[in-house]
Amino acid sequence: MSQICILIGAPVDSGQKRAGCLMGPAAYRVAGLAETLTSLGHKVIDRGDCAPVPHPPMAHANPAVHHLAETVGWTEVLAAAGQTAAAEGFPIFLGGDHSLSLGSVAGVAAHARALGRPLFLLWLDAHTDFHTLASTQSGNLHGTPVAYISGRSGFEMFPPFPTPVPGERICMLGIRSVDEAEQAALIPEDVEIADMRVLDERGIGAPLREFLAKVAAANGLLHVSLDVDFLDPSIAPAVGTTVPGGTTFREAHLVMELLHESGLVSSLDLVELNPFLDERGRTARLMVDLVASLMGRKVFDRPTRQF
Ligand code: 4U7
Ligand code: MN
Ligand code: MN
Ligand code: MN
Repeated sequence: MSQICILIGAPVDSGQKRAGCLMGPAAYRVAGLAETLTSLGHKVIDRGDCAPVPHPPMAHANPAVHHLAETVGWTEVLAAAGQTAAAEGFPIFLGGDHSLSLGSVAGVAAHARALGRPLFLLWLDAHTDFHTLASTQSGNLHGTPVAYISGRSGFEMFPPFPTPVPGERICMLGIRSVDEAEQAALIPEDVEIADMRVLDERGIGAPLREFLAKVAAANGLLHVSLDVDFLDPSIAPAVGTTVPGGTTFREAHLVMELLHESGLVSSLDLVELNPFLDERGRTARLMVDLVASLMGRKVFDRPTRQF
């Protein structure tokens, strides 16, 4: 199916401390994201880069928390841009660090609420990003979006999340770094956590297929959030938070191919690319190739195929 892809540049780097993520949107453009989508038969509208709504500085009881006002400002602008884009086509958020998902998912959640359809979330990441502002020890807000999206308290400075996504509508793949406070908070939740051990035992296709069946049965919308550190650092070095033992090139493409075949994905984040850490653009190009698989590129296009 041909889509109207709406590119939303989100050069956010306030959610962590290493400089460079703000070059992400430019790197995706240089790596040919728009041209790749066009070659697959999609229409592309590039909305350019957003800027955060300005706010005076905000303090938090947890002294580790930093760049709070800027992150709130990004959340506001991206939620508005995301809601508008979701009504017009298929939003693709070009990050920027993962704190941008506080806004991108709020925007698509508002759209889902307007449609009266449930929103599901697929989190492709080494980390669970389930901290609240009170529990984060690093103070890096890129480690918090899933907590906000699922309606945990402790985000009073942020706009209220439209319709929180309950744990049973969230699936995480690739997990291999969970802080103690996140672990404790996730135990009572029904989030499907296919961590690397699960993927070693079952392969990546089985848990993903089960989740997609739930989305289809509920006639849900599906937002996919792809953190570069989902991938093994040996194939995707351009990220500040590398964790060894990540997904392989073929596992990542299989995820994208299954997502394409499902026809269920309605919006996408590309996050945590730090082009300053890249090797001759290879991570940016890999991310673009993964988007191509998600949007319909096939290794070999057979008229009918059974697996
Ligand atoms: B990312 C971390 F301590 N949990 O809170 C933290 F391990 O968006 C990492 O997934 C967060 O890259 C990583 O700082 C956030 C850490
Ligand atoms: Mn993340
Ligand atoms: Mn991560
Ligand atoms: Mn990261």
